[in-house]
Order: sequence, then structure tokens, then C-alpha cells
Amino acid sequence: MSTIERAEVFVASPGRNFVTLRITTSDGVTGLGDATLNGRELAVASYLRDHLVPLLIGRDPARIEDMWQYLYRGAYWRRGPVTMTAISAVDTALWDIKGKVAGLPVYQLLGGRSRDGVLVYGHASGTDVPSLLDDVARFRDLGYQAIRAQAAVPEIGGSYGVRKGAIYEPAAGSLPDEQPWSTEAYLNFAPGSLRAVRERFGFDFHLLHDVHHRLTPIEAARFGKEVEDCRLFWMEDPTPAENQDAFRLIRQHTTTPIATGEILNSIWDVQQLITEQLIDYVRTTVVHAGGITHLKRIFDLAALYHVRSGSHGATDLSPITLAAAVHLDLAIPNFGIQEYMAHADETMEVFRTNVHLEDGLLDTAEVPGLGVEYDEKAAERFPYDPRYLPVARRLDGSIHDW
Ligand code: KDG
Ligand code: MG
Repeated sequence: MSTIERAEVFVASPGRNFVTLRITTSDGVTGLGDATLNGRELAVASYLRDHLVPLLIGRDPARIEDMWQYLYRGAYWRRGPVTMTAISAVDTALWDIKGKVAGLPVYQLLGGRSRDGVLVYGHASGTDVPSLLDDVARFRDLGYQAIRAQAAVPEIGGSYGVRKGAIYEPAAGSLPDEQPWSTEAYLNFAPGSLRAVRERFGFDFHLLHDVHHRLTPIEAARFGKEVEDCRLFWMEDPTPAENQDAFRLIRQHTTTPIATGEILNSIWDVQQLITEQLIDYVRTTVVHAGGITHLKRIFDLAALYHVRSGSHGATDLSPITLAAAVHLDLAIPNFGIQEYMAHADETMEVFRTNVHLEDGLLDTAEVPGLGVEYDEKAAERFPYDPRYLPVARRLDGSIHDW
């Protein structure tokens, strides 16, 4: 029997920080898992190195479900982003190994293709409405069929989701940046910015918007109602999702579709949202919600309730997560859309991937496993570089949701 012989944790910053797990079997087969938790990277690296790696050695890499149960139930302490990201990395690496051993891409192990490609949305943003419109035009020229639109709110000198350089990257600074927030200013401005996009470009592409947990349920209900004429594909994270019941109020007031889940990490965090049909898209991911095994369980539950997938895919999710997402997205029946942001060149030097984008669709080459390689030597040139996500403060100085 092949066993797990080695498990190594790499922390590097090629373009941004990533934590990567590589498992090697006694037959010399390797598998990769992403363990990146933006702004809390070293906590997951330690969870893996100090607490999971010793448990993996000598075990059968083929028993993926059993390993998941062993790490999840065996910890006694359940759920939470650090634990679930660490379990995700192990699970993803074992799927990679299983694919390589079978000589098949992972999506073949998940039931084969349900579609020819994975619809993605790109990220248009602007420091004002005219520059947002220019950016939307750019994404349309690049062939994107779905575009998320965010513009800085003038009254507060910026807001969530606006790109500063070529790549959107909110984690910056060795201490969290503190940014101003005004719900009133946002609600006065954002609907008009979305309407301007529809007025200029029409309706022959999907338009998305991320509210980023900034509104209360009643404010989100008003926002959703106000942008109904923009026919959004979704409004994302309209309100924080710890209180799943809160989405009922939004639901009762608007037909704007709702997406949430990028910061949630287990099926129990989305159980009510799904089974009571309070959302339309669930945005949990391979890296933060327990790997391919657990995410498939979430998506299978969602399929019973007309909820479709819409996995998070910002640049802080490594190319390993993107590849794993593409394999799952290709296979599941209730795929909705996949978020996609191109990674920095340095990132792509370290992670060699077989995922490619064409006409607004992602696909993967027909290679065994997940089709990603990690260049450890190249990674050594990019040491860990502590970075924090910003925090938001209301104009009276109190903390708001970021
Ligand atoms: O790490 C945080 C980012 O991934 C997040 O801010 C991006 O909300 C986000 C999105 O929808 O991509
Ligand atoms: Mg988001």
C-alpha cells in the first residue's frame, strides 16, 4: 500500500502571500493544496506543520473521505477558518494525488464534464463613474461575459473593491489600513453607478456587484429593490451572514438575486441560507470550506434548493484553488459562475498551471490531477511579507464591517 511519506508547508510571497501544502507518497506521487488565509497565513501554516502533518505520515492517501472525517471530527474543536483551511489543503492535495495515480483529471473523478467551460466574471472598477465605464469597456473587449462593477464612493474618498494598480489587492501594509465608511454616501451613489453601466453598455452581459457585508438587512433590501432595473446577476454579501435568518428580510423585498459565503467555511454556515432558499448563489470555496470533498457536499445540498455555485476567486486564493475550483465547476450540475482575477506574473512563475481563459470561460488541459506544479526554487526568491486586510470605520470613528 502506498502511504503518505512527507508533507511540506511552504510560505512565500510571489506577488502576495501564499501558504502551500505538498504531500508526497511512498510511490513518489505529489499532491498540492492551497492553505492561504489572507492576513492570517502563519496561523494555518502552524496548524498544518505543528498539528496535521504528524497525523498524516504513514496514512493511506487514497482514503480521502476518511481523512476528512479524521481531521474534522478528530480535532474535537470544529469549524472556523484556520481549521477548515488546513483541512482544505490536505483534502485538495489528496484529490490531486488520486487523479495522478488514476491518470485522470480530477473533474473525471467527480463525474466528468457537465459543461464545456466555466463562466467567469471579471472585476471592473473605477475611482469614479467615467473610469468605471472605461474599465467595463476593457473587460468587454477582453471577451468577458460577466463583469463585476465597483466604483469609489466620492464622499468618502474611496470604498471597497477599487483596484489601485494592475491587480486588485486589498491586503497592504504591515498593520491594517483604516478606511472611512458611510452607508448613506454608498446608498446615494452605488445604484447610480450600476445604472450608468447598463445605460452605456446595455443588457447583453451579466452585471454583478459586491456590497461586501456593509449593509443592515433593511438597507440591503432597499438597495436590492433600487437596482432591480439593472437586472444584476447578483448582489454579493449584502449583509454579514453570521445571522442566516437576516437574509429572509432582504428576500421578502427584492427580486435582485443574492450571493454570499466567501468567508464561510462549512456546510453548517450555509445550511439555513440554502434549505430555506434565502440565497441564489453560494460562494464558499475549496480553500476555505474544507476542500473539494466538503465543497461538493455543500453544492450537492444547494442543488436540491435551486441554489447555484459562485465560488470566491480573488487573487488571495492561489492558482491551486483556482484549478481545483475549475475541476469542480466543470463537474457539478448546479454551477452558476466562477469569480476570476488574474494573478501577478510572480505568482504564475511559482505556480505553473494548466488552467486557461478563453472567451470569458475557464478550462483546464486534460492532465492528471489538478494540473498545477509548485516551483519551490522560484518561491525562495519571494520571502513571506506580512500584510493585513484593511478595516472600515464609520465617520464617527466606530468600526464597521469590511
Ligand atoms: O481576502 C479578501 C478578498 O478575497 C476579498 O476582499 C475579495 O470580496 C472579495 C471578492 O468578492 O473577491
Ligand atoms: Mg466578495
